Amino acid sequence: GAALATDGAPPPQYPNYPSETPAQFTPVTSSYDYVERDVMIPMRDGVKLYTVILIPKGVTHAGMVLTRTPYSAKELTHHVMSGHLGPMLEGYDNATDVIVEDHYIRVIQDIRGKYGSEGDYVMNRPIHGPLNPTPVDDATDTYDTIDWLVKNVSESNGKVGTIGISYDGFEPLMSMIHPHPALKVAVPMNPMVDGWMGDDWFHHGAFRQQNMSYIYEQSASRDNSYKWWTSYHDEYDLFMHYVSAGELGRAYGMEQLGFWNKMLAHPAYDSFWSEQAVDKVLAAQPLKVPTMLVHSLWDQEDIYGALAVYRAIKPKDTSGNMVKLVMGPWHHGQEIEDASSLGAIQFGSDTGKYFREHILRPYLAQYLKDGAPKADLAPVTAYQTGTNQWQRLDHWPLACEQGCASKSRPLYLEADNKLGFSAPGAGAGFDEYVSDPAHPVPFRARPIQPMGYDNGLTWSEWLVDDQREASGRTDVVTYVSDVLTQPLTIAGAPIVHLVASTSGTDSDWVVKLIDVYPDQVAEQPEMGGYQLAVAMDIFRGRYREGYDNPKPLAANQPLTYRFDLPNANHVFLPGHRVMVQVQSSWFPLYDRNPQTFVPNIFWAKPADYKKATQRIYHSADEASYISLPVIGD
Ligand code: PG9
Repeated sequence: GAALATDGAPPPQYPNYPSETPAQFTPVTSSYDYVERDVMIPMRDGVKLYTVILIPKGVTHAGMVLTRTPYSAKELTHHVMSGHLGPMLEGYDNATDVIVEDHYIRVIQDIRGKYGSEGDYVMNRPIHGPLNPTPVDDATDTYDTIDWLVKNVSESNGKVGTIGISYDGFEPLMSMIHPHPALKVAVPMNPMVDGWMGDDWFHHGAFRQQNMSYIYEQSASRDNSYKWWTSYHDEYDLFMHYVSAGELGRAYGMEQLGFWNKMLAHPAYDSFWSEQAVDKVLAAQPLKVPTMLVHSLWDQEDIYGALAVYRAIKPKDTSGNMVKLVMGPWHHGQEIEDASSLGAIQFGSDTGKYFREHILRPYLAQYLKDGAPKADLAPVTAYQTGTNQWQRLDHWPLACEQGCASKSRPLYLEADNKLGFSAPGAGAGFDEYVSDPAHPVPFRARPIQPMGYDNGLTWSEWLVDDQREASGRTDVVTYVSDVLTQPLTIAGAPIVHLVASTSGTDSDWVVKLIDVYPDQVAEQPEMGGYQLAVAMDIFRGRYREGYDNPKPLAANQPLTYRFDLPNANHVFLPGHRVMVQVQSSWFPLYDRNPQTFVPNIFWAKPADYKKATQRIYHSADEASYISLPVIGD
């Protein structure tokens, strides 16, 4: 091209050709059935939080339904662009039918440090105290938000309810601490409560390494713009390749992430975990807000939290009117979706819709709508699986080892891979298998998908996968009852009492309580012989003597392992059998136990991973059993 004139000659003149984009466009929204206000709400420390307020057009004296989220307020309120509120709010984390049809003002806010909000992000920010020196936490942020809302949203009646699922369900729990007087009701659904004991990060100390993608995307940037990547089709191969979770994190640059470093530094249940466990925090607070805890019986992420909070706060409910519990046959969050089935399991009706119509709708109305009647809800509304029916109950659990109406009964592992209610007779007895970390037991059929909900992923269904593949492996030991002639009803937490030895010095124990369907099921042929887990969990052996106190196991010694399985409300029907499976890995959801005691399994070296011979005892002196919360004889 020609050289530019630099000798003071006037610049060349071009014709004017204005941009077609206006400096400021004003959308025309007059036909919409809602008004949107996007605001930055100031917190007590000056940080402003991005908040989307959707107001049905024409409402006055409407209640406000508030969700606080790390998952983008903008996305959660703009599922699709529409002039109607319903399609806008379809999907996570909105019980759209209830919120829209009952004309609530919908408020969704980015928590501090995420998306449109200012401030610093801390994963499940602990309340102000030893773990959080700042004067702000999710309790104060909710308080300040509610304070602003009741003063600034003139269409409202000044009543606010907090609601949400999972992380967004942790938030309503935080809203109950020093609550704002305008907070009239809280609905924590599938809340993350104790990340170490049984929710997202660990279960009884075994690390849920498939969540590393979540930690990466949530904490690498404010707006989740760094996406997890993989060079493997099968997550089994990915996690085998990097050997330990620590090395995988290092390969992905995760030591730049504050939360990951805290995780690496706190593999055991020390004060970092116990002091932020929300059930323990709430146990120390007065109960001031009517609360409905919503639990999913097959919650593949937070199966621990809701019931832990129920145990913590129910004793404070002296009037009996403050705490409600709902348990449905759902995966994590399925209560706001179609819930006619979960994987292969069919319920015969949409249990999600039932929850929203008959439980959530009247409950929210009672507290948020002026003059609404009291909802006719039992203290506990529980779906019984097996029989597929809703139950109105006065309390939960119905059966336990001590202090319940029904007393749990030991279901013994027996010789010849049998299972029964009579204690084993005299004589030595054990079953043996080799647990090889070079070939860990897959937690579902390979190729194993990543966790997640998009693009047809089936992560949400893994708890109801057919356990048949596992029962056929030589490194899984299986015990089965006779065919039942009577229904066997359980309502509570089965408790594992496993007597086992390992030739190594550390070991994981996975125990599954399974309903084996009849060999053929006429009305649904694919259910013939199906092995449906009704409760299963993992325990990391090093914590046998205390969750804060990891210790090597004495090799080749029968030792007792006692841990709770998740609650079940289930009937094993006549014609079915009860099965228990025991195995020592559950990969790659859980990281492998090297089976050699090392100080921190995140940094186990390749040479630490060793085969071990495992024995499950079932003799009179060393009886292994599951304490089954049985109702009736
Ligand atoms: N289970 C997810 C989560 C909650 C809290 C912390 C980390 C993850 C969730 O679904 O939000």
